Amino acid sequence: MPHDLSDDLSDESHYDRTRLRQWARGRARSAGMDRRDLLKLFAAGAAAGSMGLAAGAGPAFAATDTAAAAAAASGAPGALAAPGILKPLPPELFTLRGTNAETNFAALRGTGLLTPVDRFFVRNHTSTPRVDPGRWRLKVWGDGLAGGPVEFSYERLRALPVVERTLFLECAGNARSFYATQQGQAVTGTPWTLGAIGVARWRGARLSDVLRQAGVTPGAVDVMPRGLDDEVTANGVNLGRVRRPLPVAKALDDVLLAYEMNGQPLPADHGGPVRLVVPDWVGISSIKWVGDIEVSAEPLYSPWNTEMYRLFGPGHPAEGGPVVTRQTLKSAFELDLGATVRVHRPRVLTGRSWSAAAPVTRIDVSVDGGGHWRRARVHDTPSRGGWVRWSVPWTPRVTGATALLARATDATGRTQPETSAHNTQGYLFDAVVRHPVTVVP
Ligand SMILES: Nc1nc2c(c(=O)[nH]1)N[C@H]1C(S)=C(S)[C@@H](COP(=O)(O)O)O[C@H]1N2
Ligand SMILES: [Mo]
Repeated sequence: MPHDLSDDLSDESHYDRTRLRQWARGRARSAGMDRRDLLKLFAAGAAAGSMGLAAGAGPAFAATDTAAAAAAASGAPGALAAPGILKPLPPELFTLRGTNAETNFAALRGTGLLTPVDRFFVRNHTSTPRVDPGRWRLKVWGDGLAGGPVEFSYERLRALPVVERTLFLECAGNARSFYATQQGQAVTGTPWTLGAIGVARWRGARLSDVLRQAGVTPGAVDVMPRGLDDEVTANGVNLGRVRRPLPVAKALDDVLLAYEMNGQPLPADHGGPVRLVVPDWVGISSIKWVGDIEVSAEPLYSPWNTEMYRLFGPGHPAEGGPVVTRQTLKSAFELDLGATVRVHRPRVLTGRSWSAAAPVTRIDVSVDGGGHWRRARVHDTPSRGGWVRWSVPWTPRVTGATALLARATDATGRTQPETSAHNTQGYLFDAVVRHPVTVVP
């Protein structure tokens, strides 16, 4: 079906600036949420000196983080069971952060290119629902369709042509904590280190096939997938169920409706029986437990692309900068932050690097806080949407504290900077991380 791409809404920042203007003029529908509630949220943010939920959703989400952190610190029974996640979360594999579980990068050492499900990070706004595939239905509806709603059962979805892709899934706020620890800048949200990412082999149907079977028209502009998990409350306002619009151009391009992950039925914590996987875009786009998709002839808005997942703060427009869509580039060592290593003992440092713009082609490593750099050996064929493993031998020669640095460069020539552009919600951290280690006798 021909779609007019002349006004290219698959260019994320253009798309979102356009939508924000439209919303402000009342020309975009804040689907699923009362317009007054949305305005109330904007007002709450503005009163606190920012247009975001910096002071709004911040505390609401942070409160859970704090409670869990306190429980973990106190060693209280149950401290290791993150609320609402079904799979086991042993402390050697995960660091618990409120309703979320961060992958410990050290636990990836020796694993393959794919992140095993038993150590793949979980980011839940509320908790993992149990959805029976036999009773699951995907309802596609809205005024961007030629006819009425169309329902897909699990069998119907599985009968569509199958696609398989190896792709990373990464939270927009991955590495957020380094804004504070490395740049001295305050940010709100889950204080992830580098482990809010995983790479999986996703198998499923094309969203474009589903939309075509549902009768998407050339007049459709946005699609809004919505999860079956509980409604989210922030700052006393019910935001409704997790949902975020995608421009039709992206939805028809490369988005998957995945029902398998690494060769297994999609596990409940990762959105089973069916989730979206939106290549290169921030994790929030990849709606888990998808239950319905609105296809709209008008622009759509949700809190997840208005006051959350936008760039706010000094250096950004007062009404918020572009919505966060495409991910950035990063590198991580497969080693605990603050690890202790023995002097004069030869070892091999390993790690992974990834970029949403292009395959990573080169990684440079420093073991002396950035004084000298060496090129790392890359172990995988760089591929679009994935990551590469790399290594560099190291025999520490002096005792004391030092910092390990890894800097990725992708095929577009983009390289990790020394500092990341600050935004109050701490998204898209891309700077080289200074990984502290102590060399001991
Ligand atoms: N329905 C629903 N979809 C969701 C979320 C959620 O809480 N509910 N979290 C989002 C966010 S913020 C991220 S980073 C990814 C995390 O996917 P994972 O838990 O499988 O790692 O799912 C996204 N999809
Ligand atoms: Mo996320």
